[in-house]
Amino acid sequence: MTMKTIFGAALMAVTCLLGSVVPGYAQQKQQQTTAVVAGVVKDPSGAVVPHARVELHSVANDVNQTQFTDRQGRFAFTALPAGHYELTAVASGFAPAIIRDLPVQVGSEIPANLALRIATAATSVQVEGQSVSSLAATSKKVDTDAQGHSRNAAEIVAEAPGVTLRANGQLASIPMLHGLGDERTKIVIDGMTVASSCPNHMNPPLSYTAPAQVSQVTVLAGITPVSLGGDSLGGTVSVESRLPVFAESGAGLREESSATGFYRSNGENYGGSLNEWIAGRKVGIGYTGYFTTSDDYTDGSGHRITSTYAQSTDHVVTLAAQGAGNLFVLQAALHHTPYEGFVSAQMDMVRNYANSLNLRYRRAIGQGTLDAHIFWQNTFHEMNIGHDKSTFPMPMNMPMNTHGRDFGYSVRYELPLSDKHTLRIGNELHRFVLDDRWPPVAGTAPMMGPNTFVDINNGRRTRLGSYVEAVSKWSAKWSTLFGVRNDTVWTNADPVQGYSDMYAMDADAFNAAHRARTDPDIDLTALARFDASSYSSFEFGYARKSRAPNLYERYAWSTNMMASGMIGWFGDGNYYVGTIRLRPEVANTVSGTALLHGQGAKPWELTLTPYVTYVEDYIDVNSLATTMYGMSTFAQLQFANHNARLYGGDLSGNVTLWSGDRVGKGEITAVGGWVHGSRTDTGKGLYQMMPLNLRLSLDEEVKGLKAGFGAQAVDSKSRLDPNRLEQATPGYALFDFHAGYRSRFVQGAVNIDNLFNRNYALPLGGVNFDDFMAGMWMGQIKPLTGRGRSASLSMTATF
Ligand SMILES: [Cu+2]
Repeated sequence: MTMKTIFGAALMAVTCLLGSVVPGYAQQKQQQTTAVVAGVVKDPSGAVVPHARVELHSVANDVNQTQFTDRQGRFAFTALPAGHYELTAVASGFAPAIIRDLPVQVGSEIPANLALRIATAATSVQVEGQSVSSLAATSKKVDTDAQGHSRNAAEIVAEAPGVTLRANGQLASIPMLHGLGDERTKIVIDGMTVASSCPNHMNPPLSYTAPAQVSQVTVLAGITPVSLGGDSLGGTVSVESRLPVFAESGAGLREESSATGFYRSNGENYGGSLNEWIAGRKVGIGYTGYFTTSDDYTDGSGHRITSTYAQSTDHVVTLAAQGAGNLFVLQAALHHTPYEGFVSAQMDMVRNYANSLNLRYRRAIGQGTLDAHIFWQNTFHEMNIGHDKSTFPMPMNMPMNTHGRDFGYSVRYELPLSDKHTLRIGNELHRFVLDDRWPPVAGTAPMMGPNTFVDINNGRRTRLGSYVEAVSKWSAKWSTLFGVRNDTVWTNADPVQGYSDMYAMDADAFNAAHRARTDPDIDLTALARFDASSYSSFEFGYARKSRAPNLYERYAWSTNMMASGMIGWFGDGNYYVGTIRLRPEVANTVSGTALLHGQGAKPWELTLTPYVTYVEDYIDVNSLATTMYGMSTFAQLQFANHNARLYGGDLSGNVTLWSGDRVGKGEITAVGGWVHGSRTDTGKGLYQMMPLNLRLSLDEEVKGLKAGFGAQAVDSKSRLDPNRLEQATPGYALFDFHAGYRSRFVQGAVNIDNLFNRNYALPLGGVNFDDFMAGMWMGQIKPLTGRGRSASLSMTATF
C-alpha cells in the first residue's frame, strides 16, 4: 500500500464520520448563525499532541485561522460561518493530517479529530511509545516552552505524575519514580541505556540529553511492561528525540530550521540551541547544537548557593535513510561539560567529555515490525574541587578520573497475531566498563600519595535480558498485558591499590576476595484494563522487578574515612563502603489506576494511581561508624540488603473552566503525589521520600497567546532515614507566573518562578556541603535551600 492509498482511505473514513453531524453543547451556547469546529489531534500511538498547529481555511468565507492544540491536544474554532473548510494539523516529526472538504452547518459543533502519521513512506514503522497501553503511563510531546524553561531533561520528565526530582547539580537532576530513583529507574534515551560513570552520579543518563533534544517523554511510574524493563524497580523513563521526517513525493527538499535562545535571571543562566534538518524522499541529515552556561543561584534569603554553576555544550548529528518498510537512523553525539559545581558533594565536576553512537533500524517483517538498536558511549569524567570550593579555607585538592564505556543492543519484534492479540519478543544487552583512578597529590603522602589510588579497576557490569509479552484486547471493554522477562547480570572488578601502604589492609582483603558475581533475575508483569464506559477506565496490575547492584555498591573497597567520603550519590555528606556479597533487590508492586473524564464543552479528566511496593533485599545501609566535625555528625555506611515497603498515590487532572471565541480557553491542571517508605525491620523512614505535594496551574489561552499562574505546595518532611542522619525540612508553597506567545514562525515565553522569593529547603536536596566547608568544617550542616525568584525568557524562531 502506498502512502496515498492509506491517506485516501483515512480521508474517506474521516469524511464518513463527518457525515453524521452531532449536535453539541455549542448549540445552546452559540448563536444560531455560527458553528464550531473542535477536535483532538493524536499521534499514531494514540497519545495526544499538544501544540500541534491547526489551520482552518475557507476561501469563500475568507477564513484563515490558526490555533495550537492545548496540553490535551484539543483545539476549537468558534463563531464560524457555514461553508466548506479545509482543516490541517501539523506537528514536527509527523506528516500533516488534512481534511480537505469539511462541510460546516450553522448551529452545530463539528467533531474533527485528526490523527497524525509518521512521516515516512513505510507506514508499518511506528513510534516507540506505541507499546504503552497503560493508563498510568504519561506520554507526551515536548514543546519549545518546556524545552526553553527546563535546565535539564530531568525537569521535563518531572512534569509527569509520580515523578519528583532529587537535586544534583544544574544539569544532573535525578528523577524519582514512586520514591525509587536513580539506578532504580530505567532511563532509555533514544533506545540507549547508559550508566553513571562517577562515584557521586554527577553524570546520570539524562545529563547527556539537552532539553532542546527532547521531543517525546514517556513515564511509566510503577508497573512497567517487561519490554521496557530491566533495572526498572521504580519504573521506566523513555526520552526520545524527534523522528526523522522526509520529503513528500513530488515535493522538493524538506528543510526545517529553528533557533532558540533563553535567559534566566537567577544565576545568570543563558544559552540556546540550533536545529537544522534537510531531507529528500530517502535520506536526511540533521544537526542539533546546544549551549548553556550559568553562575551560582541565590536562594530566597539572598544567600548565594556556591557550586551550583555549570556550563555544557552538546552536538548531535543525525543521519537517516528510508526504503520500502525500512528505516535507519544514526545519531552521533559529543557532550562536553567543562565544569559543573556540586554543592552537596566534597568534589565538583571539572570536566566531563562523552561521545556516543546510536544506530536504530526498523523494518517490517511479515505482519510484524522489527526494531533494533545498537549503541556505544565513551565517557571521560574528571572530579576535583571547582572554582568556588578552591576559595574556601583549607581547600582539598584531589583529582579523581573516571573512564566509563557503555555498549549495548536491543532487538525487538512485535507481531500482531490477530486483531485481538499482539506478541512482543525481545533481547537486549547492556555492558558497562568502568575505571576510577585518583592520581597522587604531591606532598601529601602517605594520605594521598605516592601511588595512584585505584578505586575501581576494570569494573564491568553486563546485563543480558530476554522477554516475551502479550497484549490482548478481549472485548471492547477488557484488555490485558502479560509479560515475563529474564535478566542475567554479571559483575566483576580487577585488583586495586591505595595511595600508599596505609590502605593495604582493605586492598589486600579486596584483592583476595572472590569478586565475580552472577545474578539471575526474573521480572513479571500482569496488567488488566477495563474501559467501563466512555467516562471511566480502570486498570490494575502486579509487577515483580529486579535490580542487581551497581559497581560502587559492590566494589567500593576502602573503609578509610577520606576515601569512603568520596563515594556516595545521595548528597548527604556521608561515607560509603561497598559489599561484594550484596544481593539484587526485588520489588513486588501492586497498583491500580482510575481514569475518569467528562466530555462536552467543558471537558475534565481525573487520574488516580494508588500503589504498594514491597522491596525484598532493598539496597540500604548499615552504619559502621560516625564522625564529628565541629557541630556536625556524619556516618560511615556500608551498603547492605534490607527489606523495605513503599506505598502512596498519584493524582492528576484538569478541568476546562471556560471555552469560547472571545474568552479563549481557561483551564486548571493539578498534579499531586504522596509516598511513604520504610524499612520493615526498624519501621524507620527510607532516605529522601518526597512529602505530600501538589502542583496547580490556572491557564488561559486566546489565539496563540497564553498566560497563567502556578502554585506548588509541599508538606514538611518529618519521616527521616536515621542511618543517613537525614534532616527534616519544613513545608512551603511557591507561586509562579507564566506567559507565552506562539505564531507560525516565532514562539516566546516568559516565566517568573518563585514569585514571592520564598526561602525554602529542598526535601530531596541533600545538604549544603559547600557552606559547611566554607565554615571550616565547624558549623551545623544544613539542608540545601532552593532557588529564589527567577525570571526567565525564551524565544524560538522557526524558519
Ligand atoms: Cu564524579
